[in-house]
Amino acid sequence: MKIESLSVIGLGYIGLPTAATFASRGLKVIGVDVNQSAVNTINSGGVHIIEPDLDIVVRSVVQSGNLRATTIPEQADAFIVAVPTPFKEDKQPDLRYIQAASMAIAPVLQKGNLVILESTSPVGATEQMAAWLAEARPDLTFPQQVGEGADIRVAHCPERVLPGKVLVELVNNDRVIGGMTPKCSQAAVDLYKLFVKGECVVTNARTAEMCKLTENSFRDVNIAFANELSIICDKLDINVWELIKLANRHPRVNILQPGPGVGGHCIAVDPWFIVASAPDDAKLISTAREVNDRKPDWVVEKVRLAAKVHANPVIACLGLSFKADIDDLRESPAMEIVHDLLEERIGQVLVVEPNISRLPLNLEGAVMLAMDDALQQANIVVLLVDHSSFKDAKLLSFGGTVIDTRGMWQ
Ligand code: SAJ
Repeated sequence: MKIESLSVIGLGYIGLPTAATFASRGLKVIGVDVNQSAVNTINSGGVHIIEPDLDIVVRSVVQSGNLRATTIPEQADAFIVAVPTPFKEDKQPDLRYIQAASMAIAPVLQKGNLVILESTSPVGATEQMAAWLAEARPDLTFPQQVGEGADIRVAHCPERVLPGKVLVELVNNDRVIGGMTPKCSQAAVDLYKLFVKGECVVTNARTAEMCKLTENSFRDVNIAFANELSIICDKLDINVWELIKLANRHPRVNILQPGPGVGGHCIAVDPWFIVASAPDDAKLISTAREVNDRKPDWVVEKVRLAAKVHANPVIACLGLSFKADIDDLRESPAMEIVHDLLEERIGQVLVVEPNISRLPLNLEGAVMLAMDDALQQANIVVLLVDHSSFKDAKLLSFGGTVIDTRGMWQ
């Protein structure tokens, strides 16, 4: 069936760029989000998230009439669900947003529709989504009931784009497409081929789910290795960044970079979905998560030791976002470190973060300053994020202690 209209459920960091890119290829796209203010912003041609060039694409597709946002789902030929999949307190996956999205689209589903789950999900989530849809629409048939003859096609197609490069990677990356049946996969391939220049590689839904989790866990385990090395090297008085550069000259060694911890809504979350599915077997994956989660405490301890030699410690923390040159603070280790420094009252805390205009509520005890002012007042500088604008910091005239968690000034 030819797809002429598409509905994207969830207009966040993935849903909005995806909706806008499809709309830019001529598809009629209806974006759905529970956040009325995000819907209003998009309908006025604006964006509520920061991502290079997204504002330009959204403005143009809203003006052309190809993208429209609403809070209530409408009929369409295909649906893409791109809602958050966080974990609960006990690190078990929380599928409530997928469930809510399923309930929201179920009433408008029609025979012949394709439903794609894009949210990063634990293994089995696509089948669960199909079960929720089937429960809500007993008048339609689904692949888990009748296979290829089903009224509704269902597939998982995880996004794998890098924040900061979303629009480029959406188009150029290969996509893994896991349908609940081969025809479901083919329908999803036909849709993504509207803009994907990379290869669309077909598998089943469970393998596609596990593939996405595997990619992010691979990175997490590798960063944990670098973080563990940095702690060992600190004890042995070895410069870990020099060490990694040297080791990486080996043709089969490629160690990632240590930092203050691992942040973001993906790598710090997704490995737990594997652990939740196989808690007794996922030993390396869960240990890596713990190593990375403990790194902020190690940084706070370094600052505590450095503060001991100052009568009135003034600590300048450089960067709050979860990685360089973005404004996204979700799961950011830098946020955790600044929060803990404030909580433990180690000294006065200054924050330099060029990508946001005011401090988040839980960091109100800190003072936000420009780089030069912070360097003038501080006796300890902690580099937490390697924003490009920090590269040329005037550290030569700074006489205090420097804790460089990213190796930017090595
Ligand atoms: N980090 C390090 N050392 C490194 C690399 C990263 O400490 O050598 C830290 C970063 O500072 C950050 C965290 O890891 O705090 C995650 O950053 P990232 O750039 O590795 O990844 P994300 O979260 O921005 O995007 C990842 C990507 N996954 C992989 O590279 C395997 C992206 O392709 C996924 O689409 C995205 O997760 C997602 O949405 O799942």
